[in-house]
Amino acid sequence: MRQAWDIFCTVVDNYGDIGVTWRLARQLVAEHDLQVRLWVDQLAAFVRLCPGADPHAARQFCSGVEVCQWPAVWQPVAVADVVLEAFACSLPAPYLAAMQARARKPLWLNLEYLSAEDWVAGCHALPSLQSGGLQKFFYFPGFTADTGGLLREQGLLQRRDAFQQDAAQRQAFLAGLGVQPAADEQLYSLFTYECASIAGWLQQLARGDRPVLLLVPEGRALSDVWAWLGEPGLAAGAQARRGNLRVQVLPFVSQDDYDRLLWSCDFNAVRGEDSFVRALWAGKPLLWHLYQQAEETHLEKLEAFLQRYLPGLSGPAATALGQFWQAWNSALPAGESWAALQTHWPELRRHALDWSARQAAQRDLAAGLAHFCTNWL
Ligand code: TRH
Repeated sequence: MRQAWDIFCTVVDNYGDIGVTWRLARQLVAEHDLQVRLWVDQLAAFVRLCPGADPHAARQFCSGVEVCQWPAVWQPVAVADVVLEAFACSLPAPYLAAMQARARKPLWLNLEYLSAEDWVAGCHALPSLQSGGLQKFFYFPGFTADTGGLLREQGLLQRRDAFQQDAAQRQAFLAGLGVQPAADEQLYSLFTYECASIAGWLQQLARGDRPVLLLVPEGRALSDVWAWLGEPGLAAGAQARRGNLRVQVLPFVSQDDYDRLLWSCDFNAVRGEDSFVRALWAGKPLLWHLYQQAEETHLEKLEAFLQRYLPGLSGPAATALGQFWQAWNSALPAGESWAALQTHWPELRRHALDWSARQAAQRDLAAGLAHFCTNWL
């Protein structure tokens, strides 16, 4: 009998909650031969990441995962061996009662948000006693060996390398999205939140001395791009040119295609949690726009990550990159630090690739979780 897992996900906003749980669920099935149900309260968000899925099906199998609509009124189901709640979502009360009643108690985990802060290692995998004889473990993704690690599928970096070394594959992929870069154009992608820094950055790109094709997937940053272009409502497929900058709006694609997009670009501006990790694995220079939190705690998370990412860069490159990320995350003008970055591209490219290789030497999140659960059960 395969070990059974129930993963619970509430979509708070955006795509990160479902993005992480869908990726994890797929990997647990594909690489660890587990039987996984993924309970999602908003199938519409899931369907954006997995085009072709049915937004109305109560249950459906996608990539071997049983994707279930988390119903408003819970219907009894057998409790799984492992119950994973993502990002502190509350389990349905009747399901929790069934967990307490189960003769052999399930393993209950809460998957936490990603942070590079030092305290994470001290809290990772700590249990807390719950009512009904249950224990809940707090599982923290992270960047060091004493945390839960990052989501990374087997062979991901090899697939990335094969793709990046095959110009025809890249060209065919981009052509499928309607993207035809000129030979001398740099390719950038922009998937951040709305930000006051965007307009100045676009201005800088338009005035810059190298031609840039900026790909903007449909989403929150688009409103700032529209405002700067003075062309509200540009939809997927539309293009505009200002100076040396060409802008093209892209449709939202599947997670696997989004990886290929990141691999195809020379620079990726990403956000939140999952697109950030994927951009790190892409091994290309990047900008991380963090999910804004009360009392600016996201700025502490940014500093913690910079301390892990900047070592290995020369002083001037590290300063320019750090200042660019800090400016963007504080919604301040970022043009000056962007300009300062321009002389460091070869170094930034090398660093991004090296960093991804070093990070990939650690155990991935799904493997760590599967191991943890098998040991416990
Ligand atoms: O959508 P997000 O802003 O999600 C956020 C963060 O996870 C944040 O930490 C959390 O608190 C908040 O949600 C509730 O950013 P993120 O995490 O990058 O998720 C985006 C997902 O969308 C990711 O799985 C990649 C995917 N994606 C595609 O599949 N296709 C696309 O075309 C694009 C642009 C993204």
